[in-house]
Amino acid sequence: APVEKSYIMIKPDGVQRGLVGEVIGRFERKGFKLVGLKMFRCPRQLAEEHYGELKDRPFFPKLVDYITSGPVVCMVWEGDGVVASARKLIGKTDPLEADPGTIRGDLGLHKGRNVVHGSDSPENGLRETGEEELITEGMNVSVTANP
Ligand code: DAT
Ligand code: MG
Repeated sequence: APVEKSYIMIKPDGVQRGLVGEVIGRFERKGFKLVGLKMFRCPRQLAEEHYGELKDRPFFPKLVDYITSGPVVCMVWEGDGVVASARKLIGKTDPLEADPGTIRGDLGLHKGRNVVHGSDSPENGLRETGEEELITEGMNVSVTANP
């Protein structure tokens, strides 16, 4: 089986509030492996595909407006169990219900501005990481700190 991957996206509120380093740092400190990273403005069609499972929910139009409203930082993190572990690090959907110590619990207030996305299953991890060209060649090279 391919190595498990999670698609982690820092949403426009997280980027605007200057939380990119904070979020990336939490995944780095946990120890998962970063294998792709990109900053971009999500096109509307991609946002609608990404959240396709929610298209009949009343908040869907607002969700797509928000996700496309400014730049996002998307990443692919890799490792056994990364999908479930990332969901724990991120916390519950509603930041008011998310536990302290989680990204949403520590850094958010509103369900509609919850800082970060994380894949909800290994299958969706592979689907979502495939939506954008995030993984390029040469990610498995180790570099020593001191030349
Ligand atoms: P999660 O991001 O925790 O996987 P989800 O997949 O159910 O949550 O929903 C995707 C995003 O949609 C979520 O991060 C924020 C938004 N959302 C979900 N439920 C909402 C609601 N009841 N009102 C407003 N926005 C909501
Ligand atoms: Mg979800």
